[in-house]
Amino acid sequence: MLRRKHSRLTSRTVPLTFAPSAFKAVALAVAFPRTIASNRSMADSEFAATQWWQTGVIYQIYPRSFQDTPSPSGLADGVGDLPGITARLDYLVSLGIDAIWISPFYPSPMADFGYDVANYTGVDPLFGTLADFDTLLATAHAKGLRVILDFVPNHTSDQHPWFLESRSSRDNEKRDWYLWHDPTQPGDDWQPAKQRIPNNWMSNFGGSAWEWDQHTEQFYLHSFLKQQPDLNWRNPKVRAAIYSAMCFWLDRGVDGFRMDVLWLLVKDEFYRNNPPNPQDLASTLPVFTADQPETHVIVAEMRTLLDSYGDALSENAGAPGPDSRTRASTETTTPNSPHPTPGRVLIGEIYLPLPELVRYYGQPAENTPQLRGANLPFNFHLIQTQWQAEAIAQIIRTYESLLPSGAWPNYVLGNHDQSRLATRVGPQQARLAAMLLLTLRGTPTLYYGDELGMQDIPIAPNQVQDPAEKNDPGKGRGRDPERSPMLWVDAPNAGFTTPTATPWLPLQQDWQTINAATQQRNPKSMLSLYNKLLALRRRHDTLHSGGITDVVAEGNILRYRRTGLPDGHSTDFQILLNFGAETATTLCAPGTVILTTILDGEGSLTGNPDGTSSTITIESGEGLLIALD
Ligand code: TEU
Repeated sequence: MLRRKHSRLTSRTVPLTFAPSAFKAVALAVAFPRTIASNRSMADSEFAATQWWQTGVIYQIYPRSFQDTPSPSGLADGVGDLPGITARLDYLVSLGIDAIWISPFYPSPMADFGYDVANYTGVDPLFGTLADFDTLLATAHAKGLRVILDFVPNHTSDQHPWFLESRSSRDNEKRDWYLWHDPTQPGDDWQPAKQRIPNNWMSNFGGSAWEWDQHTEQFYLHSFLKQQPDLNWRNPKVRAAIYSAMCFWLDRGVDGFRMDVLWLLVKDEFYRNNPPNPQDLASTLPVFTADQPETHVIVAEMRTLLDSYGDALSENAGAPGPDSRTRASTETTTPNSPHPTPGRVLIGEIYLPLPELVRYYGQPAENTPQLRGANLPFNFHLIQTQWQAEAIAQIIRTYESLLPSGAWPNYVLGNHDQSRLATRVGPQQARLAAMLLLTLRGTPTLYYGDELGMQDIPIAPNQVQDPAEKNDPGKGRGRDPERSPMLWVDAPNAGFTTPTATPWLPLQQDWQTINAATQQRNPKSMLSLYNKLLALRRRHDTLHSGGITDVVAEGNILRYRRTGLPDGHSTDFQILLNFGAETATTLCAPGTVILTTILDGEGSLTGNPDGTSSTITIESGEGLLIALD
């Protein structure tokens, strides 16, 4: 990269887009939200990053698609399983992540591929056994990896014994565990009862959220599939039963939970109609079905429960603990006393605008600065915003300014419900995206396969698996494209399953080159880039725990600084990301390029020998990580 080195060392010329004076003026004029002002680097030193879920990186595994192993009878079924995950832990260790979050593997009829749970305290035979899970957990912990479970508290399967009981009769003891409602009063036309749905609430998978139960002549609510009836979270027995199931796993030593649809748990007690959406009259605004105030009480209860446990890894809690279930007795939701050093994480799946999202961090507990909500309310805004420097700068600044004191940020760029990152932004920008995610302040969550640059796969109508697509075909709701099997090696079925088995979803076609083994041998591959970014993030406390300042978009370039901890021993970093289709120039203070997303040009110097900034060239879609002098 002589060109770059040359331009850095000799250029005193005015850059195309920004003269030095203009740059200063712009930098000063940017109206930083309060907390981004330079007198408070966003390290928030009062609440230093001390927990593994703050300094670490989370990696999501969709178990159906990670690694299939043959059953004891010797046959592979083309669906990934828990022993498969255990077999691939070394890959994850060498990748450099800290924790895995595993999408549901509980017993389930699989109407929504495990998000319809029929037993919260077991393992579906498709994925293995409880013993397989214990082996996975113990092996992960022995390798220093954390294990986070996906928990689905909003709804069960319609085959869960609780629902079977609940629907058996109106006076069943568990009737009130779900949301049952009478038909509306008949009108002049005397519509049959089963057509008189209680209100206009919609299922997230299309159609009414109400299903008629002929046997008991009432409707039940389902925010997703009709096979996923919603639990009644106003019922203390429901809460206690769910908390008890959480204890089952916490006692086994899991490091935390990702809570499915946490913002949807509670619905309006008066069942009021949602108002029409002025932007799209065919839909409604979820005013009475989402983000209800009572939800925060429940989140705080969950947090209290998790905080009554210590660090699973350091306590080596691999085996069922002595105090199982006593913490959440079946009749009470009384808070437990916090563990002196709580170590489990509560993550919430929450799709809400930033001001509402940050409220899920909760309020401080009495007489302490500790927030009592979710440790990490997932921040999906980088997925939802335009892929453009200014839009992203604004998200970062707004988010940082809204975070309550003591709240730890986080960012997500992909998951099993969203089109793949490399498909959304393109393969070149996916490299820049990796640098963005892994150099921002806050916990990053990676989606399996994104480290290879995996893309959405085309799904022919006869290959559709996802009920979201089957229910409402042709509207792009299907999530199969982003769930295709992990690509491990250049061999039949890419090592995901045995050569003769049929994977449950087709493989990405270019698996011969996009697989992990091939990329491991290529020092310039996407996987090598992730490896380097993860290693740098781990090595430099500035990157995993430091502050962030000067978040600015200059045309297509997004720039921000990561600032070291107050001890004065850590390096500060400048990050420069070119979102544009053209090569761009900007100014950079003196320092050394320690990583480029195109993986050439490391070691180049920036700035002038006299300590002033000089121009620097950034390729289209390139990101630079610069250690400042
Ligand atoms: O997803 C909840 C959810 O709201 C998403 O389906 C969301 O509507 C969509 O992705 C927005 O782009 C969770 C799980 O992640 C999903 O896989 C389940 O199907 C769903 O809950 C029901 O449990």
